[in-house]
This record gives sequence, structure tokens and C-alpha cells, in this order.
Amino acid sequence: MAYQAFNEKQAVEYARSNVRFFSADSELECREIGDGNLNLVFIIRDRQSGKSVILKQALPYAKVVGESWPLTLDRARIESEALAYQYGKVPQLVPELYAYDQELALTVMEDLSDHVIMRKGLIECNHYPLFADHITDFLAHTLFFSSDFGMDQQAKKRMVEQFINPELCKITEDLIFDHPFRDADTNQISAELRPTVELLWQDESLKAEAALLRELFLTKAEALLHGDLHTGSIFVKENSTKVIDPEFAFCGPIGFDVGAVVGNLLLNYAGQQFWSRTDGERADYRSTLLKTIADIFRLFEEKFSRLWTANSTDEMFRSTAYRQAYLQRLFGQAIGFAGCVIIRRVVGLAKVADIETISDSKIKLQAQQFALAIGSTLVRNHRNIRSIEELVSIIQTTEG
Ligand code: SR1
Ligand code: MG
Repeated sequence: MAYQAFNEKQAVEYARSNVRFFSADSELECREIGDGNLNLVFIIRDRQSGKSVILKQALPYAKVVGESWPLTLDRARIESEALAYQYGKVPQLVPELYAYDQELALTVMEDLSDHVIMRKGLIECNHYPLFADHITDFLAHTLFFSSDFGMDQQAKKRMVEQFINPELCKITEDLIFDHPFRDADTNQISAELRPTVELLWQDESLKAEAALLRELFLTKAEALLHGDLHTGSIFVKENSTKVIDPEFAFCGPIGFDVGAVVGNLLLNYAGQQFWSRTDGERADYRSTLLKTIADIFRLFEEKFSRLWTANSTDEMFRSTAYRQAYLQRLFGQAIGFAGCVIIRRVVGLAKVADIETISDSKIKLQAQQFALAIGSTLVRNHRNIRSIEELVSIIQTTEG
């Protein structure tokens, strides 16, 4: 079938004949529930059996802006192939892929409606004590086994080719590593916030550190990244975590995925200026977020090292001193990327609900300024922060 953007009726008809557990006479109901920036997302349910699936279709443009921003449909292929790779490594942490249709740029996958989007859960101040363990399983396994430490290095080069994703990388290069650091048209800055942002634009040392991170993103084809690992790309429930939406996948610097998770937890940390109901709740929730961040760095390093020691076949990479130096560098890079991710969500296009939906304009401004203070501190200092304790203390003493 030639490409057409589906409406709910067309999505149902497609599901009826292409999803194995629906039959021709299934009574199907459908809703379009996509709240992201790029795609259509349909949930389709059989009224009798209660079975449901998600049908995700790429639009030929960026939904958040409109048809004036054309965007490749090949991202649906990238997403389905990245999902398949990740499912192969950590099936418990990724939705099951049922089908991919190249012509229609759509993927059919497991419905995760029994989970909630993590960003929403964090805004409601919910606790996810298993999250750090789960997400570091995802990060360590998917990243290690697609790196030159963990896979055949000739096959790795073919993987780089398979996941060449220039248009989506360009979005990140622009919206994270360029536009927020200058007065670009895509930025969205209120008049009240503008003076704070203008100070960042004048900060040459900040921009030099951001340029180093941009260079890493552009040039370091280190492992197959998820590429957009924010808390809107993660579903959670008490005992389960699922990572979705890897359409930005490409072979890039490992620290970018780790930093994206950490940066998004810190955006929520800044937003707690509003979401916590009392000072006590705010202090408790912020300390839970910091503990989660510390656990993520600690567990990621432990798990990545363990995989490395057990699986690396490259003689030169067996050196403990080299591995430690590598992981120390990676730690700093992840911190820097976290900082960039924070700055982009306050200054640039595509905001996050943790801050954007704060209804009190004075508190929203405080939260934005606090987020920018944390983000810029992390970018400025990312190459010098030596330990998790130092990182936590820097965040705790940053004032907005
Ligand atoms: C134009 S796309 C804007 C953002 O949405 C995606 O989730 C990525 O984060 C991208 O930068
Ligand atoms: Mg997405």
C-alpha cells in the first residue's frame, strides 16, 4: 500500500488484516494518542478479548512544527531495527515489535498502557526504586554490545552504516548543540527569561565546552545509541521499565544516552520548585532524584565494566588502566551531555512538561533559571568533575 497518513478508521482496517491476534470479525476500537513531537500513535483494542496493540506511524514532517519541516520516513525503519537490536539484548526492558511496514512507515508493537510515561510519574512525585537498576541494564547492555569493546569490529562498521540517521541527527545537532547557545529563530524564550539566557550566550567558556560536546556528538561513532532517551521515552510502573521510541538511533557517543537520562531527571529536579506540595516533600523528592542519578552512574560503571571484563575479545582493551581511564572520560562526557540536554529544554524548541506546564509564572521562571544554572554548571565543569560525590555536591550547591 502506498504511503498515506492514517486516520483512526484506516489504522483499524490495517490492524485487522495485519496483526496476527486480530481476526476479520474482531470488534476493534481505536484512538490516536500521540503526544510526542513527530509521529502518529494509535492504540487499537479488541473489545471482546481485550487484546491491544500500538500502531506508530511516521509522518513525512515534524508534527511539532508542521509540513514546513519535512522529515524522512526512514526513521520508522531505524526505529524498528533499533528496537529489534535492543529487544535482542534486554527483552524485559523494550516493547515487543510485532511488525514493520516500510511503505507505510509504521511499526506495530506491544501496548504498554499498564505503565505510565516516566515524565508524568515524576511530575506526580512518584517513586521508582528499581529504575536505576533497570535503566543501567538497558544502557550497559545495548551500548556495550554495540561498541568496539563488545562486538566484532568489522560488523560494528556495518552497524554504523545500517544506522546512518542524518536527518534526525541534524535535529539534535541543531536543537541541542547549536541553537540554544545563540539567538536562533527556533528558540522559545519568554521576555522574563531572556536576560538570563543572554548571559549564557555571552559566556565564551560555556560555549567552548558545549562545542567540545557537539564535536563528540558529530564525530564519535562509539556505539548504537537510543539517541533520544528522555523521560518521555521511558514507560514505568512499580516493578517494570520499558524504553520506547528509538527513532533517533545512530552510532554516537555513549555518554549521550547516559547524559540524556540524567539531564531529564535534573529537569524534574528543577521543576520540583512547583510540583512538590511542601518544603519537606521537595527536599525528600530531590534527594531521591539525586540518589537515582548517583545510582545510575555507579551501576552503569559497574555493569559496563563487568561486561567488558567478561566479553572483550580485543587484547589491547584488556588493560585495567585503560578501562578505568576510559570510564572516567565517559563519566565527564555524560555530565556534559546532561547539561546540554537541560539547557535545550529551557531555551530551545521542544520543551518538557516538568517545567513548561508549571502554571505559576513566577515559580516557572525560578525553575527555568534553576535548570539553566544546573545545566550550564555541568557543561562548564564536565571535564573536571572527578566523582559521583562531587557531582551531587555541585548540584546541591547550585543556586538558580
Ligand atoms: C523537532 S523534534 C523535537 C524533539 O523531539 C524529539 O523527541 C527529540 O528530542 C527532538 O529534539
Ligand atoms: Mg520520541
